[in-house]
Amino acid sequence: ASAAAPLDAKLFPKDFLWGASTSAYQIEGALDVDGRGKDIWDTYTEQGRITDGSSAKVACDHYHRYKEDVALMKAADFNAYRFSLAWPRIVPAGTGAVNPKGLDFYDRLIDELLAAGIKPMACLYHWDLPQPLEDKGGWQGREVTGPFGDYATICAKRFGDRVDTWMMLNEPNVVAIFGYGLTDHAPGHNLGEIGILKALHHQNLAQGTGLRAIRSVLPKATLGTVTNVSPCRPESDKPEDVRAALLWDAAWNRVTLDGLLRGQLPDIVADQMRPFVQAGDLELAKFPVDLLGLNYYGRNTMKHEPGRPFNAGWGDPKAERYTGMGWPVQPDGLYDILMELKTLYGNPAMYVAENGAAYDDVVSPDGAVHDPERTLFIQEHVAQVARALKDGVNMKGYLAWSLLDNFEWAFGLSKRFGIVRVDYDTLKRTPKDSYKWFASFIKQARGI
Ligand code: GBH
Repeated sequence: ASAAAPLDAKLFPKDFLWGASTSAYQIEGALDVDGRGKDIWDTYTEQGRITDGSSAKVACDHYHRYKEDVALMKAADFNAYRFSLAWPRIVPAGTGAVNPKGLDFYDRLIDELLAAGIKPMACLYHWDLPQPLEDKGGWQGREVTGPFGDYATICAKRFGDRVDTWMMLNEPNVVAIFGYGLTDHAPGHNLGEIGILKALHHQNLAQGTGLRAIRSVLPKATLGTVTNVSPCRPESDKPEDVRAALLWDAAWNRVTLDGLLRGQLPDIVADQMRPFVQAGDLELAKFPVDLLGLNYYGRNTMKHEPGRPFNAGWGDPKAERYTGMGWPVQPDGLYDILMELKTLYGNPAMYVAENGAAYDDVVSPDGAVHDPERTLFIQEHVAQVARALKDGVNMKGYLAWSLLDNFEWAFGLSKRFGIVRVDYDTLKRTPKDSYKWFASFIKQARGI
């Protein structure tokens, strides 16, 4: 049973950040427009690996409809919005020539957000690695690090007069585990434990490089990164399950956070990592971030499963509810991981950068979308953030995933995470009940 927490808008400071997150590849569409280069998700799609056979070619057509989308955020009184800049739009080959039309699009978007009173929180990399960089080994090698730093500098110089909050990567753990270990995400490799750990380490180096690049352009900016956090617990107290959970905790949470916040390798995987960790790497990975973005979807309940990376399999036989992805609904896991991070890392400033759920929404005859399960999901997680705040966790904001139904990676257009529905035939946006509830809650919390 989960620990329910009260939900009272008065529990939040007036300057708390409220809004939603999106990512470029999932919403923009316009993949062949204005000089954008090819990325690893284009390739993964061409390989026929999207389960519903769809693609992100149009997606929400946000590239052309961003004004309408910003208006939806404004109408809900968001004071923050996290989006990603598309590396292949800005530096189409990953390195070398810059694409002015790519930069222009983000100029328009940022100006629109500022005019609406919404803080733009820019994330540099939400999984859209330029294909030429993957062809050189992608996150398996350290060669990506330099180009990432150059791209960060380009963005800081161009947008730094208007964007004050910069996040480096989205979920390096998910990229490493699903992209290089389990094959479910682009580039779709199965390179085992060492492949996962390499991808984690090289992303740590990119984070350190990008953070320093931006700091040197923007001395006062708020800098951080975004990772997926989850309490990793064993399914039973059998020693092999306990060990699987500890190893998974290292791969999921610790390699990224110990690298960034402490400049350390977790003991349990240090021997596996040492062969590719070079002198100076741990110093480069470490950076005094101003703000840490956390994506939370649920707990990782681990059991021993030989033949899997780190001998770990997922299972959660005890969950009471599941989302439309089949993921367990575990709001109190958010509280638990926030308390864990507070203790382990000295209570850094943190915000929920993503939290939400897919459900099979139905459009009512009157055109409304009643999504009580998604509304409850958001309410329960916001309540756990309030609980953590009360217990001293340094929480700065809560952003829902996602503003719009969008291209859900390998599941294509078949899974809907939006608080706003997108009709993929007409591209019409329809705010769901969850959006309406969230808007009314934000009003109360901000004292509007
Ligand atoms: C995020 O990743 C992404 O940042 C975002 O782009 C994406 O659209 C969104 O979430 C929704 O998926 O099978 O019960 O063990 C989420 C990463 C990894 C979270 C797999 C859930 C499996 C849960 N996800 N994890 S379970």
